Amino acid sequence: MKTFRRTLLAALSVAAITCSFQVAAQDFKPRIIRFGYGLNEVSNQGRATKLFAEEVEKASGGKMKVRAIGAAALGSDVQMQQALIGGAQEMMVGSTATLVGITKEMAIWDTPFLFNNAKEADVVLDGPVGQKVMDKLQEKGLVGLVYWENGFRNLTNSKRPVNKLEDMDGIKLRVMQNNVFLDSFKTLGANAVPLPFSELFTALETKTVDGQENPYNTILSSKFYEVQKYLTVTNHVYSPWIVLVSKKYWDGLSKAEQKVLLDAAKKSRDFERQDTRAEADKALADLKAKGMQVNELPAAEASRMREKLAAVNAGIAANVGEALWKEVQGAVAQARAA
Ligand code: TK8
Repeated sequence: MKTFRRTLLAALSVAAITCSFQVAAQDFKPRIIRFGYGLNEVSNQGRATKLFAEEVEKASGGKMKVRAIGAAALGSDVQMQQALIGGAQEMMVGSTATLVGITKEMAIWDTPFLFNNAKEADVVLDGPVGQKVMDKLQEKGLVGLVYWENGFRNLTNSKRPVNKLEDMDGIKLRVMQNNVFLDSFKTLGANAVPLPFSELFTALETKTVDGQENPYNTILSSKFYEVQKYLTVTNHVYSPWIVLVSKKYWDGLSKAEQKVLLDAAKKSRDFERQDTRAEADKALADLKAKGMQVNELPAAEASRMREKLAAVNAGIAANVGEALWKEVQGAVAQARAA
């Protein structure tokens, strides 16, 4: 009897080991995930992508490997989105603003002055309405995992300091490939030109455009200070980045593999936001040290800008739908009151 029990126990434990081994082996197939991004390796985007890659590899016992490819070497945001939809590329991170042509609801995040600070952005983007907008991507062949912080955008140009609204007149300004940005800057009097980010440095260098707008971090990591003299602190809109997976690819993953990607994405988000904010805190001083002439828009001019930009709100609401517009306004108000 004793021998029988021992044999049975031994058999059971062998079965248990085999079983758990089989589960693990089935759960994680050897995979190579191409993860594209637009900025260079030594940017906030590059650092967070590296962390994401490490987390995925660790959590899958080395089975899933992320090949991080920066500097738009796989294409601009728009090109990579199409590659994900077609299943030719697995993952990317890029601006939500460049997704508006695919999922119109994404334009809600382009509302000028929507958030007053990063905390409001976190609460709303990570909350139910942020998820709802993200989930809209699925019917278009994309799965959104998390929002990262690109940040509050500021204006640079090579023509003149922008001290008043009229100084924007005729400045040839690169904007993202997005109608809200196009309308916003036309409204402010600039000659707005949509261009992919990957072409921006050269366009500034060759004076194809006079200016652009991006967060301090990007102005620094993309070395725009080499080709832009004037920086005006406008904080005109908060830009999220979004981590995306090809839905074709996602649907072929096991539940365990999907969980590895989602968990790693959340870790990368928390790291990225901290890293970005720490960098942004000292970036302005760095940009001044690099020779940029920085000015704050005087309060009266800032409110004139705000008033002008409010004119684009109705268009955004009509495009994303009044219900979503109200829901987001409500979520912002709640975050603000908390
Ligand atoms: C990088 C872009 C960039 C965005 C832009 O691929 O295009 O100006 O701010 O971060 O997504």
